[in-house]
Amino acid sequence: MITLLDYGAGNVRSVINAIESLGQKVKVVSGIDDLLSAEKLVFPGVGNFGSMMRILNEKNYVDALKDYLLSDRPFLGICLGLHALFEKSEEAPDTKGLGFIPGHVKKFDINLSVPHIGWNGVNIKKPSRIFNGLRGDEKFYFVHSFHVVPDDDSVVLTTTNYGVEFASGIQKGNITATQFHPEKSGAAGINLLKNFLEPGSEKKAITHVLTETRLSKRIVACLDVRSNDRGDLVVTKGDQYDVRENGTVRNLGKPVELARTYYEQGADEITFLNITGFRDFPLEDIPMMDVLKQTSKNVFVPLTIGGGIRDYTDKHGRKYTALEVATEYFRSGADKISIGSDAVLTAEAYLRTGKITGKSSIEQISMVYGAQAVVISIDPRRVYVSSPDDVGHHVIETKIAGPDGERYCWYQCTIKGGREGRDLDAVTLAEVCEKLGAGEILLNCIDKDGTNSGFDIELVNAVRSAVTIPVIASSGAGCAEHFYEVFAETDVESALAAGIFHRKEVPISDVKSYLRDKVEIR
Ligand code: 1PR
Repeated sequence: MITLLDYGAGNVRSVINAIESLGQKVKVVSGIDDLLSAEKLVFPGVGNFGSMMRILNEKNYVDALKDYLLSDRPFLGICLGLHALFEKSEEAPDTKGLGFIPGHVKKFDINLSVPHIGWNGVNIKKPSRIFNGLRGDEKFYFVHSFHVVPDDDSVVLTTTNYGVEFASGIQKGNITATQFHPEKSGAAGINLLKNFLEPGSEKKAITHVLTETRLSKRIVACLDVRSNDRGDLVVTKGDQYDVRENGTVRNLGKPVELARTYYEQGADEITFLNITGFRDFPLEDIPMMDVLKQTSKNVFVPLTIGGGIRDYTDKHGRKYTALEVATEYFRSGADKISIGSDAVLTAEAYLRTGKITGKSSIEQISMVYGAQAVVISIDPRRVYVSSPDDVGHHVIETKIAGPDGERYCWYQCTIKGGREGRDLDAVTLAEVCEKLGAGEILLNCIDKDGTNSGFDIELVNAVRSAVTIPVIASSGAGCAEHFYEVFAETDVESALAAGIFHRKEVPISDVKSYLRDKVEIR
């Protein structure tokens, strides 16, 4: 029996699913007694150091946890579960950690996108049975803005490079903790979890030693999901956002099965977009929650879900906050949520009033679940102008002239799946959302969607250079070369495609093979 400490933030379902996939039973801590009697404790954490410690204190778990650690019973901390072991964190300077490991937690101070999101390697510093069966050059999934700095290097199990070399794993006796998420790290992560869960195997030195680890570019598979006219939930795909063909919603497959296929083919991340979420309230859309629950049972890479995340009043007058909607998505297995229409309306309000209210969906959700859990999905459309002075928007000079030979354009934000254009440009939207606490941008392009003609490099560069958070380029991929093009010509961290994967024109494994010697990939 594995005991799991859930203090209520983020996606513990995926940790439970990963452990259960290894045939083990999980008991979730519901009181101090569970901690005192635990034989093997897993402590996953996402979110904020301050709120984690506050909840642990409120529940009176702190002393029991310290006793557990001092007794040297097997412990696996994940992400914030690693940070908790330290004395303090820059994330909440007035809050004390468990202090089991002397040292502190520090914010990345580097010239790279923060959060550090994605697949990176580990340099193994000492033998540990946790790495049995692994080669040592595998990549694991990271998502964090802070990293630990132990006073004593002898506890460092692994280091990882991202602007700096930081401790990405620690081990002291039977206490192990990783900055990366084994439960989201595909087969390598599951192997590592298995090593923790199964007793007996001896420590084994790793033969493969890296000198500097590198963050991979991520390949994301996107599934646009909606009910078709018969009421079945299907993966569909638009041409410039029009998902109907001869009047009927295109049906390209079943969401759970396709997600599993893409995982097996090597997708680094899966995104579900509930594309009618703007009109159908997600909490009444049980099948969509079910899709997430089913998928997270056997897909061990990060799952993002978008569609309908906003404040909402149902037909009985019951009010729901965007945070409640997001919470339900997280509970169903999502690691990140993506906000489309509501982000545009929030940015417009901010630009109108200049006020940061703390009440927007972006702010509420990033406050509780962390910036890394909040993705902004932008649905822009190109608008040509004769001169940069024609509009008060972020205008770019384009190599693709407009219908009347125009050499300038801006990218107009839309809401409701492209149905309504707004007086706001994509660059400004990205900047405002970063300021409000978003952790990543999913940059679609209506003109390119479904065209197989390649990503809109000009749009991607314009947005990428305006923000410091990671950007996912989306829309237009037609072949493996297009992925190389977007990685070579822009600084985006990931590229997303839908149509070519659904139509089986180019499997994800082929994209990866093509990229293998050209860019860093998993
Ligand atoms: O506005 O918060 O409710 O979120 C709705 C979400 O649904 C938004 O993220 C929006 O992008 C998405 N959405 C709404 N309508 C559509 C549609 O297609 N009619 N899909 C839609 C957007 C675009 C991409 C697509 C890429 C790659 N899909 O995600 O997967 O363009 O396609 P390709 O590789 O085939 O070119 P809210």
